Amino acid sequence: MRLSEFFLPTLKENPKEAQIASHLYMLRAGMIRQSSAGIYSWLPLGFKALKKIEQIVREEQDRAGCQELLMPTIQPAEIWQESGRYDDYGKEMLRITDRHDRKMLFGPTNEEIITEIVRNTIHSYKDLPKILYHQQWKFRDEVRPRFGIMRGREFLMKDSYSFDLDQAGARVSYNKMFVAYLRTFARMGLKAIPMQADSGAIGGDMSHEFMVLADTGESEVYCHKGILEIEIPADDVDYAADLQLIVDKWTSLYAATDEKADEAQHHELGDDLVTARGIEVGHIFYFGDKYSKAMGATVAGPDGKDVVIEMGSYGIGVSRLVGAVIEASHDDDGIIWPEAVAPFKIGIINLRAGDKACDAACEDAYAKLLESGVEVLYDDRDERGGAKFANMDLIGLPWQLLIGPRGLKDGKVEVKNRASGEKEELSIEAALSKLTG
Ligand code: 5CA
Repeated sequence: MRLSEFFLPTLKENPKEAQIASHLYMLRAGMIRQSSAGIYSWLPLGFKALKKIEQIVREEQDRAGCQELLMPTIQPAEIWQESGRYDDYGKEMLRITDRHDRKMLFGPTNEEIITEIVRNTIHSYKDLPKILYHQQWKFRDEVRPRFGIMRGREFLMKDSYSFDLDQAGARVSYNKMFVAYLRTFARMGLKAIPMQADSGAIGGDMSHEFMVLADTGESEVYCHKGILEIEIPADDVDYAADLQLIVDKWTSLYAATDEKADEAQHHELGDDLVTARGIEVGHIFYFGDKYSKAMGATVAGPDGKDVVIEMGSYGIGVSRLVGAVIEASHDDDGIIWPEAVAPFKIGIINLRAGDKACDAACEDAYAKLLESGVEVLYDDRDERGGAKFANMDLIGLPWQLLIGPRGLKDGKVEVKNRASGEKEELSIEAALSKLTG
């Protein structure tokens, strides 16, 4: 993509409404624009990052054996009346009436719809277990939407739902999601700690929140410092094997959100206790038959008798993760994208647009990088070098390729690593092979 053509409405000034780095930089780097309170449009740079995150989430869900589908945003009230949550959900639910006076709502979550699908399609224990998921926009009329897309009213969530014949099976599904979540967040360069959590409006008696530690997090969290050092399961983790040992390793050390904090534990841990703030990027729940019983989701068991299906649900804040990654990785100049979620891997800066040799070298490098399949943004604009550097640092692509007349005289270009700030002078060939390697 040529920057002269790219829709990247960056801002020079700090917008007043931004209180935290991710909100500030997402606005300044032209990633999002607010439409109304807590509701945002995703502009091309932001949308690219969002898609990268969505894809990592998808790959790790699929690896764990989940199947993707897509459920609607607008749901009928009836199924929520069946589960008993229609009234309970209160003002957070956006209620709509259609032209036939039917009560509808914009889904804040999907337990009811998926339970309805399963009760109408799965009738035998032989068709269990199943874990189904989608990535779909949700609406919650939050009292205080804030921090940009971090606490939005409309937000993208990955939500999975597990269906098992019995509690032991449901535990296996829960463990799969637990491990998949550890891997998902680690791939985005995040350290997300699973913590005992309250199950709130979703319900159930086993629940973990995955918290990214950051000063700007909304929740107060506590954990044993040892948990920060536990290794993430590798990509060849066997989801068919017993994952209990991995889950036990993580859950045997104390880690809790504010609602589950245990003062006695804090006292006992002493210097081993970490007190921090956290951003909730995922939340998993086991709730047994809460929805399946109320909505009549049963299967014929091995002995022919009806069995109520055991369920769990598992959410990831996909749009919130874009903010969480920025909170975890930025400096005073802007965003520092981890490569896995960067909207482009490389930014080329032409330091003297209009200069024949410079233009030719940039065009050549741009073409070669594209050819090798790398995502590259080429700043071909006729602007001062200083402005281009600042812009490239702000949008935070992991690598910068700086091409200017002075270096070119000796056949040299510069490669800058955004995270470390290190610059290396190399021949064009060496630079290209480093960047495509
Ligand atoms: N049905 C369950 C799991 S599928 C559920 O809705 N869980 S949740 O309420 O915990 O939401 C899942 C994740 O969505 C949260 O962990 C959080 O990362 C994200 N999320 C929740 N509310 C918001 C919001 N207002 N803005 C952005 N992300 C949110």
